[in-house]
Amino acid sequence: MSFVTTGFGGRRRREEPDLPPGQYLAHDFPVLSAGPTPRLSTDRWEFVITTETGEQTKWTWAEFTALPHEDVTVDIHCVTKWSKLQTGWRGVAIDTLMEDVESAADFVMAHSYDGYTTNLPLEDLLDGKAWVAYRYDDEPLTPEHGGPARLLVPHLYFWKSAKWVHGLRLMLQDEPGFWEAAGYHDYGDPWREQRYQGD
Ligand SMILES: Nc1nc2c(c(=O)[nH]1)N[C@H]1C(S)=C(S)[C@@H](COP(=O)(O)O)O[C@H]1N2
Ligand SMILES: [Mo]
Repeated sequence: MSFVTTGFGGRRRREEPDLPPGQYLAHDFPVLSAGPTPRLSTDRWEFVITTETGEQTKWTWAEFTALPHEDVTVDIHCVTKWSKLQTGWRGVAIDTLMEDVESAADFVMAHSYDGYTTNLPLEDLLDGKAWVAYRYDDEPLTPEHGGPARLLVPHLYFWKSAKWVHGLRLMLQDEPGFWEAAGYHDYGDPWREQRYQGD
């Protein structure tokens, strides 16, 4: 079942009942990057978790791709209002990456190879809710979409899913990332339409 609403500029948009408020269905896969696409070689790629005490756990590409992975089908929601349903990914659950990491932190800053950052509560990355994804639609993740690997946190707006992710820094106190410091919401729940600070 679907109903029709009048969107921006009087354009008629079909709003699906399983879309968060204000979102429309995209059939393509838009690319949204704040800067140029970095070209990263998996030879020198690494993923690093840094705790609040400065201890680091690192994986090379070979080590990372040898970890147990999960294939997931999830809906994604961009704050620019497109959503894409039933996208298929392969990734390593953050639970798996955090298994041997000792930390008392409640917050995480994701850091990317292009300098992008985004903050999240640690609990939003655990219990099967988030992955470092390296395949999309049965293919290696393309550079435009964050390859070799990106964060995938589908229950929050897609800006939280850092492309070209390099690592996670565990923090005792929350700090804003790139878009959050520019006025976007700290948490970014699409179902509560948390687009901007104060929403
Ligand atoms: N490193 C990095 N990650 C990023 C971004 C970025 O500019 N740099 N853009 C974010 C935004 S705003 C969105 S909507 C999604 C877009 O992912 P896509 O280009 O694969 O659709 O990536 C997010 N992750
Ligand atoms: Mo976005």
